[in-house]
Amino acid sequence: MDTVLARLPRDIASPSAGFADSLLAGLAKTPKEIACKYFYDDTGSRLFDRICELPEYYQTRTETLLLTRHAREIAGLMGEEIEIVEFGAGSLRKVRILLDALRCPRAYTPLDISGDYLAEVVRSLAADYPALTLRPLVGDFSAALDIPVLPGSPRRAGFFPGSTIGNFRPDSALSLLRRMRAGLNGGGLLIGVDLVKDPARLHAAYNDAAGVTALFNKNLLARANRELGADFDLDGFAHYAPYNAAAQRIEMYLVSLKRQRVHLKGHPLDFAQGEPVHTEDSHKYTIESFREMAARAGFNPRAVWTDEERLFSIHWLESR
Ligand code: AVJ
Repeated sequence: MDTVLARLPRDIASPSAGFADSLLAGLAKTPKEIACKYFYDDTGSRLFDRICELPEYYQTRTETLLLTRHAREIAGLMGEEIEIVEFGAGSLRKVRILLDALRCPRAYTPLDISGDYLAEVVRSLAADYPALTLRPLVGDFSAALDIPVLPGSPRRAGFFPGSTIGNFRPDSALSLLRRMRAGLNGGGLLIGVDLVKDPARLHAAYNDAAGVTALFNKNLLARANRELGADFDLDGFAHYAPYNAAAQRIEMYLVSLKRQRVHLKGHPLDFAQGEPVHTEDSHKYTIESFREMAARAGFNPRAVWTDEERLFSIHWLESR
């Protein structure tokens, strides 16, 4: 497999330039913010893989169990000779369950923002599925979804696991679903959605005892130091991730522990003691509230699977 990956057509800017501009713009706002897509450089993608193995992080385990349990039924709904398009593909572990169940997938198109990481995991997937046509694309799936059509224009099936949809505010989630529907050219979407539940359980999943989520959160600052030569003091910020029950979302922040000045590309950035930087939202849905949103996005919610404890859900949405 070639390690030079194609980029999404409308995402040709260098990722570091995007990071610097976005960081400066976000930290000039009140309240300060950093866009959560910047978590996923090579280090961040690896830290996220460690989160997925944490005892408190039930999401990955539960979704994997559901995929395994219902793989045949899902494969039947997706049909044969399809192109799987995965949004924010990450480690490419979950898609293997689908690939093993699908009789004859035409191609697999993983999209991810972390080019180095994608190149590496695609190499190992290619070794295990030598007959499969692989078309990795580097880029921000939330910005550009004009994915070039393959020869023979195979029917597409979207794959969007991990409840990544939860990182978007409900209005943006709705428009993202609409754009995905358009990008799938009439194909369906298999999407994982984390469910509302006991706040203590949600809180624990984002405040793990081993502190991996805190490292993941602080990687935004570490990345700015590595890539942009910034001088963030990682011990000068605290990981803070409360559950906002009224908004049904985890909110993640880096809170400045002191009054401090940081330098980024020649710009001084001032933080007051206790000042928060918002880094992520992770919205939770009920099965019904998610199906309603999918319907508003032009999908027909055809099937849903959940576990005994109703921790997580997987939905098969058909294009209407
Ligand atoms: C990327 C949506 C799967 O919101 O649960 C995990 C990211 N952030 N722990 C989530 C995340 C902190 C995650 N997803």
